[in-house]
Amino acid sequence: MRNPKRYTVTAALPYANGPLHIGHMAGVYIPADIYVRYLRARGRDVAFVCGSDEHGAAITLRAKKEGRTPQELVDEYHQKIGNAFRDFGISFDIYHRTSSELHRRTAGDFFLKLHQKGVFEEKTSQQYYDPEASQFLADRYITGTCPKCGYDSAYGDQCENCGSSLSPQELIEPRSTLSGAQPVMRETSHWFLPMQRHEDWLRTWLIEGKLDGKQHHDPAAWKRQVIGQCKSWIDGGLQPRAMTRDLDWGVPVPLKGAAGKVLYVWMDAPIGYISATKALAETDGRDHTAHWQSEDTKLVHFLAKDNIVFHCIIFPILLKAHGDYILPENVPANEFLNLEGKKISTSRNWAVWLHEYLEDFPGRRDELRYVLNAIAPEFRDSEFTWSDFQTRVNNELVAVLGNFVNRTVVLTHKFFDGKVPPLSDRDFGDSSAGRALAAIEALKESMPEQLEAYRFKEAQGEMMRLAQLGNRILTQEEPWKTVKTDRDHAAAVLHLCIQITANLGIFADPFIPDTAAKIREMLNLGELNWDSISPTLIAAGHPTEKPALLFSRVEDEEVATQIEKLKQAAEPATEPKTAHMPQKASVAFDDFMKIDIRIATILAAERVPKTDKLLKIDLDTGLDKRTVVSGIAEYYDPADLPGKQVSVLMNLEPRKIRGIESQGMILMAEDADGKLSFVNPDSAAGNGATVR
Ligand code: B3M
Ligand code: ZN
Repeated sequence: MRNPKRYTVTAALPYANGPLHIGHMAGVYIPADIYVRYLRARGRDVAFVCGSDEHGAAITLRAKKEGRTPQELVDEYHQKIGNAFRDFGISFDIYHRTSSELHRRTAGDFFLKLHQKGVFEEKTSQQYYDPEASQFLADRYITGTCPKCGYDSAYGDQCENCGSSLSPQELIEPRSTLSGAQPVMRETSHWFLPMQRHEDWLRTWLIEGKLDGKQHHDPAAWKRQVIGQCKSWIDGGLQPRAMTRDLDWGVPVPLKGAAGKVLYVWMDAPIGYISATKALAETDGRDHTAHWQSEDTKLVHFLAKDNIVFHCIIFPILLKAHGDYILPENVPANEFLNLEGKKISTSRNWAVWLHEYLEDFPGRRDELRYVLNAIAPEFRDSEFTWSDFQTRVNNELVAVLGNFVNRTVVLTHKFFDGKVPPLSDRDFGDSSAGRALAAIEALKESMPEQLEAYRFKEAQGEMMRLAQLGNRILTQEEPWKTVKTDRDHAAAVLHLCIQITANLGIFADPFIPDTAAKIREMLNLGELNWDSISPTLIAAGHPTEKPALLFSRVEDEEVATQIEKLKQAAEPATEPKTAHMPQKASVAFDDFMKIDIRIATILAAERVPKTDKLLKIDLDTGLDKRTVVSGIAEYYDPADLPGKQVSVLMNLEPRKIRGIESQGMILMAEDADGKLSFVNPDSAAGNGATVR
């Protein structure tokens, strides 16, 4: 493992259009914070930067909906998000923002440099345009059906249901979110990044870890799923991607004749890391150039899986094309965290919001940090449930760590006047007590290996195993009994337990910093760092403070309250969906008569591979046998379908969905929760019967 001179650690810039939830914390910010706190404990020079991502169409869209300016919207959320991070103890060196003047200048200059180097290609292309709103539509302004999973409200750049990144042309039945109109293609000109030209070096860099003929990093140190995702992107063939957009909010394109055009938010946002470092340098005098341009800097990006390609393909292309910049040495991206059996969803309000947790559990932020790290989606999606939260807090933090530290300090006060008793030359052989001091040394060696390999969950587990060992020592040696018969024995046992406790004041710090600070205060230890870790950290005779409880139990009522709150909050978001769908414009009777709806019977149904929602359904329509693809897999088990009667829109133009030609559409009734069910005759009708 090379020893870099300094570190630049970035955490994905949250969009300033909504509050933070536990998914963000588990996926990105807690791992990043653990890593940085550990590096600082080792005395490394770190710049830990983050900020609000304040541009992009998601922001303008939301501002428009709320009838305010984008600036007003991002001002509000920049403040809220920044406060939540601070209150939760995420220890950024700076929390910056992309609507700042410094950022706009930095990003504009970056673009200009690439433009001057001939990195972009200016091209006119066809883009969706809203004829009613008279403007070009950013990808986010277009919704339609996802070609990958059939979800009907996918955005032009991404499907929030299956996570696929999309281009607006791929959407089935696109609609403008501004007017509801069907968008039309119109010509506009943009600066494109010809990503296909970068395939070769990207492949070598990602797969072999080599850059410009030199070993840049160890590819085995990268998560398999990160490399896998990039590889499948590159294997699919990289396409030119527009680095500018027709929008009136963002970093203006700093070229003549580019009025009304701004940088693509995914070009602008990662440069936000650079401008944040610059802003940091203005306050603490560090060399921001060295943090981004010096070979002896280690650059690490923390983010979630939906941001991988932007950080491992697009941003590296930009950095390398610029010429002065280093590339990330690792991108330890995480998968997604689910909540109580469902995907976390901001729009459906299915989330545990960070600011609400902090209000509902004051002074207990370490509990959430601990649990979210324990279940972090490091290699696969994982799940948060309130009852698991309760179990982990009560059985691990309270029963193991809290109980051990508390018993140790209480006994020291009870029998030894609060002073660290001597170890003497007591030999505990191969018992738990006999292994205590070696365990401290071993952890000092093994934990950095885990942490530097981004295995934060495992590292935290090792820390807890030391506390467990401490508990076992107390249980086996029973110093409260032996103190009456063999005082030296009790003294030695408590000495060992206090050494463990004191070292936990350092080991626990990256994960649960408040608790680690409480431990150090209880033992009257000043500032410590990784080098302080030692089996002789604390000397005999050292006075300790009165014991204080580290954690309290999470009660059943608290769990019930949280679950109730989640359900309550989730309802209003889903309820108005169809209930408030206004009646559509009238149609002429003749137009209505053009539609051919028939009753048909399902012959067979099966899932479309690699989709969550799609079923391939074979029908007997009375006229013919045909196949349709339908997005109902969430509501029906294919095994239950054969024999069911349904209504089919027969003369819908056939279209290919996932390579299958869908000949028509099965009509579904959608209830207020979005649940779908078949529309069928209330007494059996023959196949081919018309519906009018
Ligand atoms: N704001 C996307 C997201 O929040 C984006 C990350 C930017 S990192 C440079 O998922
Ligand atoms: Zn999808």
